[in-house]
Amino acid sequence: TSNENPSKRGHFIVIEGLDRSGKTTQCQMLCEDIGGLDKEFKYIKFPDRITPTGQVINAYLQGEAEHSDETMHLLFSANRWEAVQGILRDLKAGHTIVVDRYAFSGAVYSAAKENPHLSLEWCWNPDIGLPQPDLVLFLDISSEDAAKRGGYGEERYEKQDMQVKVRTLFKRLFARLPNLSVKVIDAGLSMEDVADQIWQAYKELDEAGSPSEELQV
Ligand code: T5A
Ligand code: NA
Repeated sequence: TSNENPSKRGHFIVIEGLDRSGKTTQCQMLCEDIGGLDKEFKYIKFPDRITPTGQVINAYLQGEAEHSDETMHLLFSANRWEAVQGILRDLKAGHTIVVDRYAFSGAVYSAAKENPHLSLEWCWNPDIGLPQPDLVLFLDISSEDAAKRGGYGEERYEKQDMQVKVRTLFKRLFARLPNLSVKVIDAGLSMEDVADQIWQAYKELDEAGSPSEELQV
């Protein structure tokens, strides 16, 4: 399908949240709805487990390889930096990008570890300069409710005490980023009710429009 106004860049939307908060489910529902409006969209997910850095990350998350916390942190960040040119090109071409986790997960999951080097500040630093999203949808759910959902507990960070720390750190990080547009979504509801909240936020963004100039970094 062709874009009505090719000079207008696409929206850059990030969906964040705890493990099992429903991010991938909601990214897919949002993409379907955007496609239903005959608009071009792209779905991307971090970590991108396909690239060389992503393969190391995947092995680590699955418990098949060990690396230092600092090494892993910088690999997660590199995994985003290697996608930047593609993101900017697609936005410029008018495609809306829906991102499943981004730098916010990057900072908080590392900072939640019991490692004195990994302050929230230190963890945020390598991601400074990445394209800034127009909208961050934070899928908020208690770690107890998230734990009740399918598949929980299979990967490295899927433990309740870690998830409690991650949730607190997400809120602390967002409070430190006043220029960022963050919408908190109640992710404990049914899939359809969560999708409705997200669609409302999307429509508000689409009506307001994303700036046509370069993204803030
Ligand atoms: N990480 C990530 C870092 O440490 N640093 C980084 O820089 C980045 C980017 C893997 C891990 O990596 C860490 C964070 C993670 O611990 P991932 O690949 O995104 O990150 O993790 P996944 O395992 O793919 O995804 P999640 O576990 O986070 O799940 P989602 O995407 O939040 O949830 P989803 O949609 O897959 O749904 C989970 C289950 O719940 C059901 C679904 O059907 C599914 O069974 N569900 C619902 N059930 C009831 N009501 C609803 N509203 C529901 N929505 C979904
Ligand atoms: Na997911």
